[in-house]
Amino acid sequence: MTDPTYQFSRAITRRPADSIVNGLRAEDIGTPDLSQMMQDHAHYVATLKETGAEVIELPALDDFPDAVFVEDTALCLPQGAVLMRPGAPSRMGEVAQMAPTLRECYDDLREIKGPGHIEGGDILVTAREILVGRSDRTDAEGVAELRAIVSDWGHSLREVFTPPGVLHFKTDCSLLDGETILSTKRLDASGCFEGYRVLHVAEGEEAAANSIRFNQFVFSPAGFPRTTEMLRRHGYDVVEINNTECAKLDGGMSCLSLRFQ
Ligand code: CIR
Repeated sequence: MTDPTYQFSRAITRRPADSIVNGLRAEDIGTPDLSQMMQDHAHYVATLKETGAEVIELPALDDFPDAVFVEDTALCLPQGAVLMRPGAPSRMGEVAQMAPTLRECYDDLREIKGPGHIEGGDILVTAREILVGRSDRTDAEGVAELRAIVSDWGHSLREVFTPPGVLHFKTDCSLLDGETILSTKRLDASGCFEGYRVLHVAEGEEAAANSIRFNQFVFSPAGFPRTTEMLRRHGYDVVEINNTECAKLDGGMSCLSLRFQ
């Protein structure tokens, strides 16, 4: 039986644009190097494909510097997809750019109409529920509108909170399988994962929490050896992908794709 929370036959990615140097960031830690980012992106896409999945590779969008982070534009579920309404004004237009591709992939495509906001990076889908972290990008109205849509499809949604100063809920956690979560200690301390099996990233390696399970692999940012070793010890097949350039824009493994059946 396939587990729709981590077994996928398709993914959508978008090539980084030259304008990526103008992408949003909480703190300026240097200008992303486009050629390094292209190389890392190619490695990421090749690894998705290595699992046997089909990857829909969309062209770069120069008008939207953050458009490579496709995850924030939609939520993909087995029953249908939902177009998000980003809380970052410069990212709003990315949704209309994603809509035609999702319309081709799904019979049931809904949208968050507003006035609230919600971004895909704040949503973690587990085997039993959909967790949505309120953040600077995702507000109570956005969560409520998503709840109404997904409850139509039989999903229960639980509102949780992204830690202050953290961009997205999934900046600090990822799903390793239907019941196992990789989390920072600070997020787990909030109690939001009670009842799940939780593995903590190593102290000082918080950025490793933004990983993804995609079929047989766990995609992890390179440079966090203690967390990688811990995951391998637990039996996960980890592929390390350089993330230095996306990290300058607060991006990680999850934001670079939309994943679905
Ligand atoms: C932003 O601030 O919106 C982008 N620079 C990074 C988005 C990362 N997305 C994600 O974690 N899902």
